[in-house]
Amino acid sequence: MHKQTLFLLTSVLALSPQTWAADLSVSDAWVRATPPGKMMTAAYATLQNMSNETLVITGVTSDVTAHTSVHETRIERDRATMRPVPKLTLNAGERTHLTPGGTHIMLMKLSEPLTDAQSIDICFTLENNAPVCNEFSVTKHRASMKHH
Ligand SMILES: [Cu+2]
Repeated sequence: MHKQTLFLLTSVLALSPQTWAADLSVSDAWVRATPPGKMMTAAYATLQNMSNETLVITGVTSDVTAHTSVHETRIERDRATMRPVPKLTLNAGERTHLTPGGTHIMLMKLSEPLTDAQSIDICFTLENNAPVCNEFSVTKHRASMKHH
């Protein structure tokens, strides 16, 4: 094979979107419908690092508000408090759950309430990687959470 052709092929393979898009898998993505009178809510998902390298999430963005961030819930003096998480690190193959009462995506200062059956896009900003975006469906109660 011609040297130049081989070089081009290698470049195309290295840049193929597959190698980027598969790095972070986002599943079970949902947002709680905004309670009446409130212009903030939280989003939840299962995240898995599908790559062989550590992935670092440095932020989140959404198409409904500029005020989107990762929060963690901590119990301090018997009270649940939330604080922003500047970085979320996922080791190779690691899976983490963003759940009510745990680490979650906070959506604040919404311009419009989010209602049932709607869906929004949320993107994860990654260190040294292209952002990964996923659709989150808005629900009042999550169906699978009824099974206790
Ligand atoms: Cu929060």
